[in-house]
Amino acid sequence: MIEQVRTIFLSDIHLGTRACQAERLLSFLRCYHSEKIFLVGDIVDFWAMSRSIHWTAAQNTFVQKILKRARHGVEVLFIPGNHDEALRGYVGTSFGDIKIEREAVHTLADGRRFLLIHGDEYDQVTRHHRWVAVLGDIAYNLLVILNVWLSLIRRLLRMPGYWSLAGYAKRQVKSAVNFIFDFEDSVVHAVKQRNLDGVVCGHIHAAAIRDHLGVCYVNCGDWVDSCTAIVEHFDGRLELIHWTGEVPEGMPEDTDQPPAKRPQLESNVSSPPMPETFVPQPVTASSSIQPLSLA
Ligand SMILES: [Mn+2]
Repeated sequence: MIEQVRTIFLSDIHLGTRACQAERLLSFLRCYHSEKIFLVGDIVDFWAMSRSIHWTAAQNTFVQKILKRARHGVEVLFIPGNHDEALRGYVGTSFGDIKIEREAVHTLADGRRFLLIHGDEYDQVTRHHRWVAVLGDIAYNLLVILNVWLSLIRRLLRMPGYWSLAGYAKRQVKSAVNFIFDFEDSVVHAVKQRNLDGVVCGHIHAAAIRDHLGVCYVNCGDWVDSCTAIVEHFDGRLELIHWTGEVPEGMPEDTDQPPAKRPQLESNVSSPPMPETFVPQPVTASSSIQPLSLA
């Protein structure tokens, strides 16, 4: 089933890393079509790629899919983050049909005006102590590698769903929580000063839609451990999608078509939001012990 929305907001995909959940992202994009796609930073991880490159077929397919949608009239805007800051040199230009900007203001269907930024400029750690961020990045990558083994074991034990050790560790750390509040606070203050109604950002890998000091604070989360996206419906309503859909067996790699068995929805008929209750395709016994495509 395809759900039509006005806008899809994505951030922190970290293409080029082992942790990137490209297959899950593709299964999300097969179910959500939009008029606009806003990529709010850290889409490609050049920091990690300078150490080692992990580029899968699914990651290629993601890039092709975005280019294809842009070619077919979807408005695609790319706001580079700190991990893809190399692309900030191209602000104001476009790659094919994809525009690159440092930041932007998006007017929702209901008239509210939202700032689009990645957000690292409001993170005191990456701004003033880059080495701390890089060190944290390396430690985080170790957690992620450990997690690949852990999810393989979960799969062998037929435990459903995806569970992230790195995500779990981060949720447990109190200082991480304080960090999120500090970040949110400084972003919201900046938005207030500019008399805008809200902000859509990324960077801290913690998805959210909430009101803070009269500003609507929206964070896309990430496609490294939480697999989250923000969508704007045709009435301007914003929704946080926690994508829990498994990657079905034998899903075609490079097509926008949904699997044949599912009914197609053509227009923007308001169908019930499905991702939370998305039922994975039945998986056969043999496929559940396939090695991870990440490995
Ligand atoms: Mn970032």
